[in-house]
Amino acid sequence: MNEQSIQSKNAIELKNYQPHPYEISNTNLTFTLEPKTTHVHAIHTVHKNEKYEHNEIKKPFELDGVNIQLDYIAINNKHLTPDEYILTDKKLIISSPPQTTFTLEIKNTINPEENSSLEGLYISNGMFCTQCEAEGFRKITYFIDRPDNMCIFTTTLKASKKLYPTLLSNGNLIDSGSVENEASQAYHFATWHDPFKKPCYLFALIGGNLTKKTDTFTTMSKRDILLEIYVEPHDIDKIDHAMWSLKESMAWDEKNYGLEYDLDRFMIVAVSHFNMGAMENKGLNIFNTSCVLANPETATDDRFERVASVVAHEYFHNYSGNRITCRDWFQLSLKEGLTVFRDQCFTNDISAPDIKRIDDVMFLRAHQFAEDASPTAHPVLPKSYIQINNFYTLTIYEKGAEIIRMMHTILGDTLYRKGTDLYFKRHDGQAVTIDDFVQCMSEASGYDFTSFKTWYDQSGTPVVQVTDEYNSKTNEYTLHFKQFTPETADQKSKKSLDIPINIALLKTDETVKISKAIKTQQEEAAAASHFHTLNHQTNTTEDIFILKEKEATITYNNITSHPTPSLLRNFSAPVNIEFNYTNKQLASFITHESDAFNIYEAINRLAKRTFYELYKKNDILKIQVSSNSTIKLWTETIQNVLNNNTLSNALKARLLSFPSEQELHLTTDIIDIEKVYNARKLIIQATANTCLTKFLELYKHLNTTEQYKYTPSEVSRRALKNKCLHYLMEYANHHIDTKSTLILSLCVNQLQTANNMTDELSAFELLVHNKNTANKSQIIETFYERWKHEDLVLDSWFKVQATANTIDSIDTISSLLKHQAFDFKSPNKVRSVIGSFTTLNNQGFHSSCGKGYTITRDIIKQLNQSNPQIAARLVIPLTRWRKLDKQRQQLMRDALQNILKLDNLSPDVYEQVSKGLND
Ligand code: B3K
Ligand code: ZN
Repeated sequence: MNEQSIQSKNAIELKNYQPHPYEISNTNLTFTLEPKTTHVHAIHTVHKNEKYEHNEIKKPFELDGVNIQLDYIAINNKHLTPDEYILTDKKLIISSPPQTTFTLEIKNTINPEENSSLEGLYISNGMFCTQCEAEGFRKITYFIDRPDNMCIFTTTLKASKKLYPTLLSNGNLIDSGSVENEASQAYHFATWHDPFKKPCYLFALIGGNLTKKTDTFTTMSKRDILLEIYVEPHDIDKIDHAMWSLKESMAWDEKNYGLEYDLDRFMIVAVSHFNMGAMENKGLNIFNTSCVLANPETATDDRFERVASVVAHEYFHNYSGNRITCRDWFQLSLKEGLTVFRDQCFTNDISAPDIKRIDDVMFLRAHQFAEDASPTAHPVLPKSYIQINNFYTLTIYEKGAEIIRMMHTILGDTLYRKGTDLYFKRHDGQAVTIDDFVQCMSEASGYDFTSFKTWYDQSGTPVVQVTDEYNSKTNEYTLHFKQFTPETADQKSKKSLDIPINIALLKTDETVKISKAIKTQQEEAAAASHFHTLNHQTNTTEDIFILKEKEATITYNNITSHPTPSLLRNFSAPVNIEFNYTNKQLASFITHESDAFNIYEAINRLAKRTFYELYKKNDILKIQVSSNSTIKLWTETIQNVLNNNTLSNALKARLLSFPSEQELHLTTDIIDIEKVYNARKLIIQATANTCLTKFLELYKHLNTTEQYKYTPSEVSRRALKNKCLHYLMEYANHHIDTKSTLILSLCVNQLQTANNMTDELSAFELLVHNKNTANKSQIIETFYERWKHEDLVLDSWFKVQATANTIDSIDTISSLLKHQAFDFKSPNKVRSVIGSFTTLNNQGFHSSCGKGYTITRDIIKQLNQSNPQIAARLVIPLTRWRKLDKQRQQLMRDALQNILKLDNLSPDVYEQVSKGLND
């Protein structure tokens, strides 16, 4: 069997979707929680499913179930004998179920302590917790484990009162007390009822010894909602920010979407062993500690922002995901794309102006564009999968959000809101498709999204090539557009897409800054044949040109001098836009454009151009930096940025962020790992040398010592300050003189005196990554001793070391894996060491000896059985071999081949490895 056919084996396909013949509409669950033997007693009400078309035909009743011991089964109180059902390792099949509504009673036993997959019911630090999305409920009891089975759950938990005083499940608490007649220990119970129908992937329970903080939120209809955040006792000082974020999110969703919380209580529980960030279980969100806990001493500003955005994301799912869910897992982006867009807008509103969009695009381009160009490329609405957990991807989430954002851009605020209002009303309580969502947007707005929907079915990052012409006699200015999407690993032929392009014409020959695009000219241009103008009911769409065909032209009249086109403002579509700007034009964006994203973009283009000029040279290390005109232009630009008093601190910090190695890898046809690293370093070092005085001055100016506050202006101040320190330390990395001594001591001083983790970790990282740091091992040890009781700070401690680009990276990784604080069972630890090594330490991971690949391979093999979800994630960097040199290609493929030979290879790992090996 060739790889292609192995890969398609066992694949689940969208085209085969069928409703289940039966429906469980009501379920009563009782859990007796014991680490090794938890008993589950389930009583389900089952009907024939009205949506199933062939209901006249008698079908066996198939339930999903994995790693479960069945103890008892009865239908309508009649015990079934083994000849009345079939048990496989994945299914329980009842051959002849009654044809009218019936009660199915099941008793089964599971072993949470042995469940290392962190899916289903498992134990984290002695606490019972669950993770059911996507298909974890089948590890708890037999059920119709698919999102279109929506059901009312009532859950009773029984457990030792002493060991597990906190017992939580979805919905509202309806009863609790002591359990009578329970044999050996003092047991208590709690009964929870969730009045909203939901799929079982939203089921959750918690049994543990937890501390909580409570608050209330008064909704727009004046209902008081009880808010509770539960953590392990030592973390109680780190939840104020999450509580603040929750209340902000609740108010934001009312204001921006008219959506009010529905239950009487909303709970968040933090657990330390968790495969991803958080989970939106109805009324009982379960979070990775890394996405809840934050206080100034232990969390950086980035962490504070992440907590706010994940709290918002999971809260927003209450409507976009829970009240309205997905019909099947192919529709995953229905809830994830929409919810990411919602959380991005929320975070934008609580951050410094205009910055969130820049950060989101940086992330999208470095990661989602890379995914689209890789063997795991897939559309936002995939057509097939082997293991759905592999599809919680950047494409489903981030590109999915970009699609929603484009709809918002096309429609403007008012019509977009009409569309979402219709969606939340029409489909409340249903499991629906992406088509249903788009239909609501079309119907409510009157805009026809039929051709736009290609965005959901087509993978790959489109390219838009733009050229211009100016006729000074007729005062006509013309823009020509051409679009194409390069073929991807999963799809050869591509169609044209509807691409909204936000355009402004900058009068760069004048000293005015344009704040609004040129409305008058565009309105005239609307008459031109290829210009797709919009229904002007809204006042936000006049700048948008929607490119639909392969090629199109717009002509502007009455343009008195050759303008500079500012294209794709605010990154209005997830595409690569090409225009041959002069260096002077790019530099002029700072003074002439008001769209922060396009200012960033112009500088980013200049950065990439500078990089590429060096990268294409044969011997980068021999370049005469001081006389190189390309580098000179770049350092002058940075000097202008630093001297510009109108740019905000937040924007300056972004303009000073030279594109990452990942982003640069996407811009070259062949990736030469060392050359990319060296060319980038050279430019950063030249910038540090040239602007040293300014960096020092600015650093000192911004290095004030007030008490920590998480406010947009303070976050921006710290970001710019630490960016300056980064450049200063770059100087100290390749000079040994009085200035470098001063810089190193400033950095050590910041490490020792910082009153917050943002400054402390920044200094720590710069010192660990600097080759001239004195007493480096002492610094590492001191940091460890200071923070060894704080699990999340230790994750950062591991990450800083794992990302140090040094020749002994592999030895560092080996010793980190053996460190007493490292724990293979903790996904956070695995991500901190191996995840960051494979994605951020290119020198180490791609080390030419191949050891970076073998160490990764061995970790994947080790996790394959115990936690396949995490193992499969770690495969991804090994699949990105196509643009590397032949030797590395071979070494990476060897590593993948070797994994493929493993006995008991999990479907999760298998799917990623086999895609990675496809030519
Ligand atoms: N819906 C969850 C992710 C579940 C991942 C399952 N492998 C978190 C989120 O997107 O909000
Ligand atoms: Zn989500």
